[in-house]
Amino acid sequence: MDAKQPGRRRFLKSGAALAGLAVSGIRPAAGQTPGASPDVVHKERAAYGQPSRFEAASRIPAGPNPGSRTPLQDVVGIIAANGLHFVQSSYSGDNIDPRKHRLLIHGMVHRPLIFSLEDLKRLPSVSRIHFVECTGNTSPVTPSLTTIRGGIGDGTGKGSEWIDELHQSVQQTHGKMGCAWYTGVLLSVLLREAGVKPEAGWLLLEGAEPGHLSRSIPLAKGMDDVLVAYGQNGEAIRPEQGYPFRTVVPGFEGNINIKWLRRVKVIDQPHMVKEEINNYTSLRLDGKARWFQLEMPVKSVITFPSSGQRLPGPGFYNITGLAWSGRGAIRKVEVSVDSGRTWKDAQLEDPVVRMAWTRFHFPWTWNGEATRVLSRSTDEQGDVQPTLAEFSKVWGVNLEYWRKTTNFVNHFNVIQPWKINGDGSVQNAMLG
Ligand SMILES: Nc1nc2c(c(=O)[nH]1)N[C@H]1C(S)=C(S)[C@@H](COP(=O)(O)O)O[C@H]1N2
Ligand SMILES: [Mo]
Repeated sequence: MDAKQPGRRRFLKSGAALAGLAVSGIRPAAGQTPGASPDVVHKERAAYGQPSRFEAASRIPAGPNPGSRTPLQDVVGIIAANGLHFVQSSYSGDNIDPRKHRLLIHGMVHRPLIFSLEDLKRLPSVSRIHFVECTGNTSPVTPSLTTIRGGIGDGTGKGSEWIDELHQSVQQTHGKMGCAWYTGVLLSVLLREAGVKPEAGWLLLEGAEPGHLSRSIPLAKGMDDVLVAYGQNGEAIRPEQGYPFRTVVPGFEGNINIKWLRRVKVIDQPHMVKEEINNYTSLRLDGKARWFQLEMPVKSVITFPSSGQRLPGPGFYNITGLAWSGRGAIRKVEVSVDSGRTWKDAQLEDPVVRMAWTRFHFPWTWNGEATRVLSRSTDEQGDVQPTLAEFSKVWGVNLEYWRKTTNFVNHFNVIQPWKINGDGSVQNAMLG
């Protein structure tokens, strides 16, 4: 290829090579029997469709708990399809029969109430786009370094395998999050119906599965934008994602988005369940711990080019990625293509929604030299995504700490550098 050709034309020429990038395997999807007549194919596929057998996007197992990670490198736009949206469950509540399932609203209310799925569907509904991110997403310690080969979420940890840090893909580092268009009833509607007493200040949300995952949230949040959602991306919420309904608590830690919701208790103080005094606190080396870090911090990641992908050669590329904040809308994303020396604004793609993924784009002509690409987001509060050095300072640790620690650090929102090697291969450069 002529290196002096305008970037755009060279890009179009190398389009075929680019298109081949993401296709790592071709699966035999149901209803796509090679050579079958169009009629047969149509019938087979009529009940519930499948992606083309030429597409290989799929979730990967997440770690020791039942769960899986979103293939962020394959997601287009700002919605994770239901079949690709990550799943994280400490306990599993699959197989709940909606005819038997109920939601109880009680505690400091004038009228305790019970709702079935049918009852909820009779009420005025809203549809909102929101991300859900696990607090441990991107944390550079054991759980995010391992992946389980074979069998999504068998929960045994069998087959766990260390993926060396350089080769972790964006799905492994950032895939414990998704963004979906949820439909349901505002929790405020149910609370008003029950009549909250003036001394109330918090809510306890509780799941129906055997482990009953629970979290407390401020009443003000519950009266603001929390959803009791029964729909996700145009269909019923999937069993593993909370069927028949779950809370969506915009911007808050993933675990607060209680699935298989069965109880909302109106209380005056946080309930201090184990999830909030143990599991989801962050312990510093000086022995102090952070509790009730409810909102997920501002963060972004480049999904193309990202670790495991390969640039076929010098020329034009559309750098793209996702930015989000638990504290509102994304105001700005900057991209650096020279290892963090200089930064330029990326274009934000509409719609830019509060507490949702924002897609960004950055046109780039690669000269073929080794470099690092990074993205840095700023939200409507003015919060800026930190470097690893800045983040380490807050935690009172040095950079070496991250190579050795087995401490799980929540809310790890550090700027993600991807290293582009001279041969076009891309690697994770979070730790250098
Ligand atoms: N009832 C219940 N709700 C739950 C969980 C759970 O184990 N039980 N896991 C939580 C965690 S840790 C996360 S990150 C999110 C993940 O939501 P998703 O499975 O729809 O991606 O659900 C949360 N809600
Ligand atoms: Mo989570």
